[in-house]
Amino acid sequence: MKYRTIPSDLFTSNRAKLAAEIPPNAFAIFQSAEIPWRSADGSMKFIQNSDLFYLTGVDQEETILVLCPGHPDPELREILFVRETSELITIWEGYKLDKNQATEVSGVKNVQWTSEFESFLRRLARQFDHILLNYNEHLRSAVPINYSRDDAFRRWCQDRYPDHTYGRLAPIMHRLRVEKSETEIELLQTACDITAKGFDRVLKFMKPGVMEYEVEAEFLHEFVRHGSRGFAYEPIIASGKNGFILHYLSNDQRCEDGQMVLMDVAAEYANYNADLTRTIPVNGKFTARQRDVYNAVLRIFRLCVDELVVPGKKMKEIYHKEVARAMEDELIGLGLLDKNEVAEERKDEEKKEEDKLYRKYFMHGVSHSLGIDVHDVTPSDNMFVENMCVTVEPGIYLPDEGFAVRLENDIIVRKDGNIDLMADIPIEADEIEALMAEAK
Ligand SMILES: [Mn+2]
Repeated sequence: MKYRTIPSDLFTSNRAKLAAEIPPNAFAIFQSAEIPWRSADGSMKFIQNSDLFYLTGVDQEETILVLCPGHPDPELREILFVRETSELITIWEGYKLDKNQATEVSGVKNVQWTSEFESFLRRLARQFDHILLNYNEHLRSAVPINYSRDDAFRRWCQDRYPDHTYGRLAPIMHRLRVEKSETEIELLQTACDITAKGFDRVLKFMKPGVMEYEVEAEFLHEFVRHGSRGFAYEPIIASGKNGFILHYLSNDQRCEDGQMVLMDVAAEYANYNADLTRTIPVNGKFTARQRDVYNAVLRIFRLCVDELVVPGKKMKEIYHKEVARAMEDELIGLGLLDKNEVAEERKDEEKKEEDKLYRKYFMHGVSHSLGIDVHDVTPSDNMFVENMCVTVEPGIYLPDEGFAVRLENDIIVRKDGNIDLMADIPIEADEIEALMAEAK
């Protein structure tokens, strides 16, 4: 693997947390992701199922984890199934884990070949009535077009064992994964540090006339040479008006003199993801107006990190509204909203948040959780919790003036003061200008 060895304690302790929630008459089954295939015989990048990775650290296809904490035989309480490797597989695909290596990675002592799984399941199903299966219950997930191994397995299993009862693993996994351990925070920090190297390089590279895709390539160069397997998500390099397209991905325009360029781009590391946004002037110097808008966004950003992101606070119901009120004040200061109209609107308690005046200039959420998924799992009560990793990403979008500003860092939520994992990445307007001037 390109990334450093992760101590198997992380996965052992993650499994212990889950095992404590599995009833004595039940067992749980997790499936790895599938290798996505192209039209012919080429495969696309394999990205492990987040829950399976969280519980085992195994970054390989055709892997299955079974947890049965109520089993009378201690050796059958956790079993990991991995794909049987061979000389032929090694020649064509490279090294796969053998049983001992799978134990070293995951901490699971009982490792079997995946080919043994069905007969093992038959024996387990005779003894236990209740089967817990995994399903993608992420709030933002679309109806799957391509079925995952979890989906295919659920159909097969329910067909094969129709009289067992079934339960959901997703609510438990969402709760467990929200709070990040020290090891996970270190991995997130590495993803952020690698992202920082990309941004440093781009500050030196940016000048009028460069193409957005050249900027993308500069980031990727630093990411890959520092052990990342690539972008945490499809990068957005949006010069000028492209900054208004929230999910702009074409990155095929020229960065022009006088424009701002909004870059939402970050590295993955060991399946953990960073999420960064910076907006910089293409020519290295903010205009007075660009700087005013930039500083307004930066003040909102600081307010969130220093005061508003607090454990126990509801993300949508409280936090996003507090940010919205602060944003209204900034927009009044920038001459974009009328003070009296905003005052009038604030009296109207019935008015929906999405219909408010400020939404014309700031139309998205401020924070989402971050981890093995870029939009990571969120607790069902939608609350900030201690050691959760969240983004803070306010923005102001001005189509009439031809530019947008968004700033985004990744924060660990702590009651005694949040930790900004990107505190070292330049964000002050003066600092950005100085670093860009150095390169000239
Ligand atoms: Mn984000």
